[in-house]
Amino acid sequence: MENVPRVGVAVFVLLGKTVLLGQRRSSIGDSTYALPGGHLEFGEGFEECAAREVKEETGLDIQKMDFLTATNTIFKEPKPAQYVTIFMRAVLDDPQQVPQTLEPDKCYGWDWYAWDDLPNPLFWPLEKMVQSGFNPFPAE
Ligand code: IPR
Ligand code: MG
Repeated sequence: MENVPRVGVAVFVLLGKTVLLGQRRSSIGDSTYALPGGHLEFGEGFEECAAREVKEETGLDIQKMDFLTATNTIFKEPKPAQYVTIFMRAVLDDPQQVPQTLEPDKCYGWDWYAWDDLPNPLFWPLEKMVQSGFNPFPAE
């Protein structure tokens, strides 16, 4: 793969005061807890990519997507990579719907975690956001 910056879309799927996280199975950030999401495909919009990636990885259908922020992350290990990541938030179409591990080669499993009791270790770009005080929930 050519060494160019790539675009990722990550989604805070919110359910009550919880957020959906899965333990990554990847050369980048293996075993760390991360949001669903992935690579923006050619011609795709952010909302479209968010809905597609969440569906592919968890089977969940989402709605009410909002753009939250973007980050520029440079990974040094296992090999140099740069991602501009678009962070979206969304809620479930059906709050009863249960996440499935549809890409078991990429994720050990999905679960809901309270925002004030997040698991460890978080995928480091997410950890950095949390440490900076970022909060994905809409203001009350
Ligand atoms: P895929 O497309 O495999 O879901 O990618 P990802 O979940 O590794 O996300 C890529 C962007 C990250 C590494 C910031
Ligand atoms: Mg992914």
